[in-house]
Amino acid sequence: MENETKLKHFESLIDADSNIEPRDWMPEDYRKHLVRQISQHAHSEVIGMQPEGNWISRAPSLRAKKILLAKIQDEGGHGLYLYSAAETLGISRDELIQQLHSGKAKYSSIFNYPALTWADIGAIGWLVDGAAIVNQVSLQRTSYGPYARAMVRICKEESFHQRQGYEIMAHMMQGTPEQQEMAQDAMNRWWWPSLMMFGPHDTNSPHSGNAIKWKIKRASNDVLRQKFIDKTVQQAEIIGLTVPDKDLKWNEETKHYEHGEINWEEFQSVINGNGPCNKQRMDNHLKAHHEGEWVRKAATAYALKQNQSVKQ
Ligand code: FAQ
Repeated sequence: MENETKLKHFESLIDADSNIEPRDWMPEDYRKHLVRQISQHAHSEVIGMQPEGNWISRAPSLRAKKILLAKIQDEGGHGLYLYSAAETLGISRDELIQQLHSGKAKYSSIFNYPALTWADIGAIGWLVDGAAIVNQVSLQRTSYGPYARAMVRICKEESFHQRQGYEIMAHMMQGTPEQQEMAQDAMNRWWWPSLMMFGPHDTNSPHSGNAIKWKIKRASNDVLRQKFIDKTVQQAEIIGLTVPDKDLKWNEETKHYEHGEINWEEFQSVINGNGPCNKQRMDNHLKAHHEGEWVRKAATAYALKQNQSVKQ
């Protein structure tokens, strides 16, 4: 088919809300857009294991430790589904990791903040996974088939993660004054960075135009952020936590909460490498990557040998 005919076919699939599959022709910009977004999403899942991993050996009970271990393993699994989805677009895992190490590919700003107390584990599950779900539920209907299917499974697991975080916060709010203070302190530190997870306002989001046109994004950054705020403020009230935003107020007409201004300078500084933990997160990833080299070599050699014996 001529390129114009191929493009028309691609657009007709998008218009009909059909998935684009790896076998389908797609414009090069669509492919690149997806590689960027899916790989950044995958890197976020994997780097996101670090703040919580810090608390496995210090969890306050065996039950809490088992739940946290399972949750962190889930995040690693999400990274794997997403790397596989990105690989269907014709890029290798090695190249994707290379882009992370060179700074070409980003990962979510949120994982550059430290987890200082056990309440932070509650705040991460409740707020960070809570924000991630709002975004990912809409991505279940994204136009690229392998990405959409990965999201279905990821959302089921994220919903358990959100609940385990909320349970930690609810328990701490029923505890001693010190525990309540710890929960409020975690809320104060994680609230604004969680709002930043949705990305810049729609008017400052360079990728949104194509993303909406190609149905990669099914809702805009601001629409999803608002959805998260509306449901989370009510959850905070139920357990007695205060949202650290003096401008937060319910608008009876719009039926949404109005919120204060997000600190976009902080957001830019964090995504440009200057957050509290950027260096530590990348150093840890590089160290684990180098230490795991022998495992990758052994696995590749084993797979080659298996292939050869099948051919013989
Ligand atoms: N952090 O034009 P837009 C999780 C960048 S998963 C860093 O609006 P777009 C699970 C953006 O990349 C969390 N960078 O971009 C978990 C672009 O820069 P570039 C990850 C950000 O793509 C929980 C520039 O700003 N989720 O948490 C951020 O249309 C607990 C301009 O922005 C996903 O990745 C940010 N927050 O919209 C794991 C979801 N926001 O690439 C462990 C999929 C924006 O040109 C523990 N991704 N940027 O250099 C998306 O939905 C979109 O990519 C957005 C950004 C909404 C993140």
